[in-house]
Amino acid sequence: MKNFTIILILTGVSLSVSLLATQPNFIVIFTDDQGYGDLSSFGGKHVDTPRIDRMAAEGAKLTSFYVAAPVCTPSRAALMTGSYAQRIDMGLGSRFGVLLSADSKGLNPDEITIAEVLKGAGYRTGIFGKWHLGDQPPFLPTRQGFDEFFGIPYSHDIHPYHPKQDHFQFPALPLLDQESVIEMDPDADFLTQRVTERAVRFIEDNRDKPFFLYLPQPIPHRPLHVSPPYLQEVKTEITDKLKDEKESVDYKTRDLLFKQAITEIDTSVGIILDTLKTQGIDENTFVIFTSDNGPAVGSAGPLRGRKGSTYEGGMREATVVRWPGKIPAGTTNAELMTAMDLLPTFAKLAGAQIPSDRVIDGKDIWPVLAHKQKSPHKAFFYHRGETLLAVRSGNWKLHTKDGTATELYNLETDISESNNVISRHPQIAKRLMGLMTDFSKDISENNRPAAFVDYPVPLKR
Ligand SMILES: [Ca+2]
Repeated sequence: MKNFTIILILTGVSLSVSLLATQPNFIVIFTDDQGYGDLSSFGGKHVDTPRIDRMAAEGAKLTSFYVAAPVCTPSRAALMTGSYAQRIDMGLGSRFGVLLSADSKGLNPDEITIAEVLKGAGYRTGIFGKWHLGDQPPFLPTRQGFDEFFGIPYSHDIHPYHPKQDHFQFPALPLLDQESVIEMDPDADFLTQRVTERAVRFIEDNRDKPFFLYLPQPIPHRPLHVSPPYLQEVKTEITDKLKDEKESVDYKTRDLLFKQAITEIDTSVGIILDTLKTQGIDENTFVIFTSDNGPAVGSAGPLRGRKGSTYEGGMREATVVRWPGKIPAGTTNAELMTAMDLLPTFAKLAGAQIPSDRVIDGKDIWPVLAHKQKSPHKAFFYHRGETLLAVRSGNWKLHTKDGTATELYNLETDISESNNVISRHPQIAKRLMGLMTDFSKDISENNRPAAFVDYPVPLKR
């Protein structure tokens, strides 16, 4: 009996060791306001992205990958929770379409984020960049499963130089390390570089354990900024003008830095991928590159609509995934996938528990990424704020206005949503309208509240 017990214990130990040895690392690089056309490998002629393009050549381009909202806060809420923002009361900020400084509202601490799911399976978790799910202490990423946080609590334009400062009166932008404000009004020229440096250190520190690295780059959200080396190719008259004005109040001059801003992000991606190689964990790390919503400055490529829109350009993102030996190299995958799918997919690959006490809208897309199955999504829903405006099912997409079906497109033949065929296909429009009705009912019956604090105050040093 004693021997039997020992064998059982030894078997248990070897099982858990082998499980740990196969737990992959996950890296999510999530840029801000980068469009579907803002990568060379997605047809962008106005940008130069050799490292991300090489990542695509070594992995896969996802051409129908969606974020769940066309603006920052709801898109990030959905990414973190695997749930539509409207299911978790995060479709809008309390005073604006996104959360602002000293906002009483935040992602509910009761929500279970990707970081919490993976932490429960033994992962180290880090976020370096922009959070935007609440700036008050109970809402910070360190309270939502992240072991490490370095970055800004919301967009870097929520600062005293905002063009509509008379209206908003934003306080100085805080830069946080964990929950401490370490600088006020940090020089935004160095944001991309600084969050990249911290991400590299995090990878090096955790090379021997499974980790989840979330790198929400604050750029290319306006106002655009790059570090000094990237200014070299910019015309002298522009750099001179930038020197005169701290933020170029109307942002238009800074918009001229777009190509350079994308180049610096591309370099950052290269640094991350090189670090995985030098640390010997390249083969065991799943990396995804995408953005939180469509372009404000850049290009949506062939897609109609931009940031804020429920046309494809607002929510379909140029996305690249790489996992050597696991994701077939040099492939293009056009199956419908979403940012909400990352939570259940990572949980499955990590052997972690997916929350079972609540509705999670995301699906495990690993079989889709491995080219073994079609999209698990019967439909994908497009919202602006709290309002459901469109649905995609298969290649058909229906738009509504004031609850009435108005436009129908076949995305396979009309990716630009330019040829409205609603009058020719009333039955398809009716079926898609039914999906929207069912989904609205589901959301109204299965939703969870955001959280609020009573006396929000601006973060200070
Ligand atoms: Ca954004």
